[in-house]
Amino acid sequence: MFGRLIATVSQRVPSVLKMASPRMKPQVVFVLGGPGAGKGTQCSRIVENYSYTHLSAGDLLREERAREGSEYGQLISDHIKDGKIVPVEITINLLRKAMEETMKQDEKSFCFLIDGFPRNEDNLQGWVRVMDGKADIKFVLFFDCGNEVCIDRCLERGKSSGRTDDNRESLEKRIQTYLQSTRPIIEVYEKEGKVRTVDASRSVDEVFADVKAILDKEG
Ligand code: UP5
Ligand code: MG
Repeated sequence: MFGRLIATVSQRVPSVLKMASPRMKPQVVFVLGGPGAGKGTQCSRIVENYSYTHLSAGDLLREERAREGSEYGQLISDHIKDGKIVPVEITINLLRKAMEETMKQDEKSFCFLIDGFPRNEDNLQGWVRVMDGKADIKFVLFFDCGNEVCIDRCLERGKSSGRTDDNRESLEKRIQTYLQSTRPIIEVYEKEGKVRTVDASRSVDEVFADVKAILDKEG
């Protein structure tokens, strides 16, 4: 009788534990690389094959720019056209909200690809201020691609994208910002052994084959 009671209780324990378990901490992969390196393209492929939610900081900023009544519309618009990095207070709030909403809708969606962030020291400090301890950075996926290839891809896309920054003048500024501000951030993570580099100058399929190998290994 007593033995049976223990057996019954222990059978129930796992489900009770599961019910009481706290929400999973967000697991984040930062996706970095130059303008046009293929971050968005590869993130879409990852989402088709793995349980990740793709959050592009650039897309979130463009949405905020277009949102009626946004107090930041003009500022975002000017920064994007000039290839400058928007103050982190704006970007981090958009990212945090998007992560919270995703997890509220489905608590199993706690793995995020954060694409195009952090791009500079200000971004990095903002992330630490707001998210430190609240999310784990699994690793940084770095799409390494020569500047000329990046520029050519964006100019080609610019024929139909409607993006205000897919023109030669903006692209030169975007590349400068990338070299001066974003590369040093990648180096910070490199020193921590967190960077997984992929040669992004090849075809979409070849790049994705390497991405897949990384994700299969890292989980
Ligand atoms: N393409 C992709 N992969 C290819 C391949 N392997 N071979 C051939 N062609 C390939 O790809 C770009 C183009 O190349 C597409 O036409 C694609 O088909 C083709 P995409 O996947 O879009 O590349 P991606 O790296 O995502 O390029 P994107 O232009 O989005 O990169 P950026 O980092 O410049 O743009 P983002 O949207 O992230 O940011 C824009 C601006 O927002 C920034 O300059 C900045 O002003 C602002 N911003 C902030 O201020 N803070 C942030 O945190 C984020 C953005
Ligand atoms: Mg992109």
